[in-house]
Amino acid sequence: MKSQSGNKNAAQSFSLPDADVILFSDFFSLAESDQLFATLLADTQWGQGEIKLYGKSYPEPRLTAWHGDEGKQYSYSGLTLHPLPWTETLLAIKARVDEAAGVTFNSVLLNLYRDGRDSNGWHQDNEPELGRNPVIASVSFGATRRFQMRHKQRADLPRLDIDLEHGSLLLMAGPTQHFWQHQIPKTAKPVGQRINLTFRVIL
Ligand SMILES: O=C(O)CCC(=O)C(=O)O
Ligand SMILES: [Mn+2]
Repeated sequence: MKSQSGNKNAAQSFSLPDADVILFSDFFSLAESDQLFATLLADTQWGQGEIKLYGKSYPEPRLTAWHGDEGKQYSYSGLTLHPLPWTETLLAIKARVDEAAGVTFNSVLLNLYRDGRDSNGWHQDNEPELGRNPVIASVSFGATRRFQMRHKQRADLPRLDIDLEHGSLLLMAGPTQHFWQHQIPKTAKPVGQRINLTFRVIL
């Protein structure tokens, strides 16, 4: 059961080589998280992008939206996204996340996983416009989904599985994006909708 108050101080760091990963599982209170989930679900212009893999186009296995400062554009998997403007809700979330991360983020990618068939395959957030050691702040609302991390070179290291709960904040910093990949696998378990926001700095 989640606390009603939220507890920003309950941080959990993972001792992983070549990575800097911190989880605040109760970053937003339950009441805030319920309200933010409902608002984001209803008010976001959700779209389904196409990704290119080995020259073929596929619909992304989830819905997305991208918001940020004017003039920042972002390319990944053959897609170039032009940001929608910040909304009041996104700016309120960003203010809290900026403070916790000590970073002024200038864009956010929103993902909507409609059910267990929606997913996000193994990747790292290492696009050139993110710079050398990007800080990625990942906020989750709605159904809990499993977030997995694997080291790209060291087969001796076990995969890390983290359940990202309603109202949690996960920070990835330092060399994490160079050495580790992450994914949200599909699941056959019945799961509800989940919204994830990854705040980024586009240089
Ligand atoms: O949904 C998540 O927790 C991860 C999202 C992600 O990795 C991304 O958007 O790059
Ligand atoms: Mn990612």
